[in-house]
Amino acid sequence: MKSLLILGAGGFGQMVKETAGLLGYDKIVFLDDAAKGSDVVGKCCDYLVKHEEYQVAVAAFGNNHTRLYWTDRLLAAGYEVPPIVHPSAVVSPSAVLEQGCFVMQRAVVNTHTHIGRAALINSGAVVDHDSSVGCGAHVGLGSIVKANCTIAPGSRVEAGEVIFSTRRKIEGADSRALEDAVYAFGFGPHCSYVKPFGEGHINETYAVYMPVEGGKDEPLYVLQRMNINVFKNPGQVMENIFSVTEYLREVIRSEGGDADRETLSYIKTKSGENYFEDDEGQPWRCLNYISDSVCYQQVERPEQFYESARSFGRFLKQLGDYPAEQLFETIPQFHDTVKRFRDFSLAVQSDVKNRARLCRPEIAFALEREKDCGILMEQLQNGQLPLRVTHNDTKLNNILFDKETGRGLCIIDLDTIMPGLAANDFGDSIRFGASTAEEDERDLNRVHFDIHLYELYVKGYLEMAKDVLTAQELASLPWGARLMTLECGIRFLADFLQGDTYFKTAYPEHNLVRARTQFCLVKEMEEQFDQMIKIVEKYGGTV
Ligand code: GN1
Ligand code: MG
Repeated sequence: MKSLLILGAGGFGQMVKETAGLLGYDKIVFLDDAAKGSDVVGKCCDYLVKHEEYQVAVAAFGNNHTRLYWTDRLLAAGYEVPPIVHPSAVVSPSAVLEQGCFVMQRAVVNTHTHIGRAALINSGAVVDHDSSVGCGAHVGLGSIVKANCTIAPGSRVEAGEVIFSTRRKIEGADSRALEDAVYAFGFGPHCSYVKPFGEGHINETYAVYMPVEGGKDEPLYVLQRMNINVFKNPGQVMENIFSVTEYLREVIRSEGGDADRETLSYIKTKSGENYFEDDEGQPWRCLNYISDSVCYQQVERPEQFYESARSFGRFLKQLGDYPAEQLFETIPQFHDTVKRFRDFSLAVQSDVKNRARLCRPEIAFALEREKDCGILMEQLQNGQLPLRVTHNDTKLNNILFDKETGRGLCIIDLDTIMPGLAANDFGDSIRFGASTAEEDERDLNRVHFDIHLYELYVKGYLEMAKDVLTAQELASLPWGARLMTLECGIRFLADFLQGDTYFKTAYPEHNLVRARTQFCLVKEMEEQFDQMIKIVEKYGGTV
């Protein structure tokens, strides 16, 4: 015999009795302080003594507070207090129903919902997926709780009412825009928290932590707000990125590699867009976080630099057949050294912040090198150098290394993928990685161009890319190193003169400090230029 003790013999109690009958209980009795009847066997306070006779009990009061109160007392007394689900209700197998809750006739409790203790989902109500109904709450007759909603404990949704998705607060999402972005890419309902991430000078980057097995949180995605001062046309940037990464996936797969780790995978918004535009018109994009990888701000071991060279060489090779001219030029004339020089001269002339007086020697250094700025641009215009798919920001810290093997794994920061010169990508790597100090080292005695690192890079790069490059391109590589370093210095100095509007800075003369390190490297490269050429000849097989 299956018996049930019901506390509360009012209207709702009677509904529960009928339901229990359908569920196969054959002895069903009430405790009630006021009601009389043959099936009322005592007052509510008799629940303790009745426990000898009854093992299973529920509290069937319409009042939310009373229902929760008596449910908890029954539990404390050691009763089994099951959820009562009418046979006509539809409950997802993934829904969690806590003790003493009720799901009445034709109610729908959808996928991944949570129904708290003593909650009541009344006849015909719908609780849609990923929603949660708090302890002792009442979802009224025929009401609708839409997906991803949270109904507060003890609260009441009126009969026929519709509850629209209420957003959870996401830890670390300090701005409305960031929170909107988290939701736009569909992480809102489950995301544990977001945290600033990375060291870029241009975009704002966050890691998105999600719950994984074992109750831990792990970063699974990266969210980035793109800087529209720099990237005036985010749609085009994302178009370039999606088409290049999708192309790379295919190449990597055909080479037997792991396409999920060896290139970035970007994720579209829930509405299928390449990026999300927030209320202020700022674009956000999302990509997969590549686990077990590391990123270095500076060469710690020479092999790392060699590995990075192989990665960038491989990148050039893998994209060797990609039609470079189909890419958008998202920052026009990005590495046009002639134009960079012109912009710099204008910044010196206008000197809007009256800062030129603080950097006369640096200005002179740059101005003396006007002729150099034309060297590769001229070869491009003459058709002596071809356009390639270039990355245009080939710093060491734009490569992820495999934590386990130490090999170069994946090239990141694909914003500036554009048609460009191979020499510029090569050169930018040298500028950043063949330096003995960080880009913003104040003590110039520590900043040197390390020709051994240069040689290591040439070796790794040409092992991968030698067959793709033309003889003229090979010969252009050492110039690429000099010119990218000079250009970067000029850009830092111009930004300093213009009041630091482009690069993020941490202190007032930050851009000037950066410019100085670059010029220091340029000078040393000039002194060792013959050797730089010979090294390329050695590994390029041209001697
Ligand atoms: C900028 O954001 P980040 O650090 O990857 C810049 C590069 C510079 C570099 C200097 C779009 O890159 O061109 O070489 O700073 N990117 C852009 O560290 O201007
Ligand atoms: Mg960059």
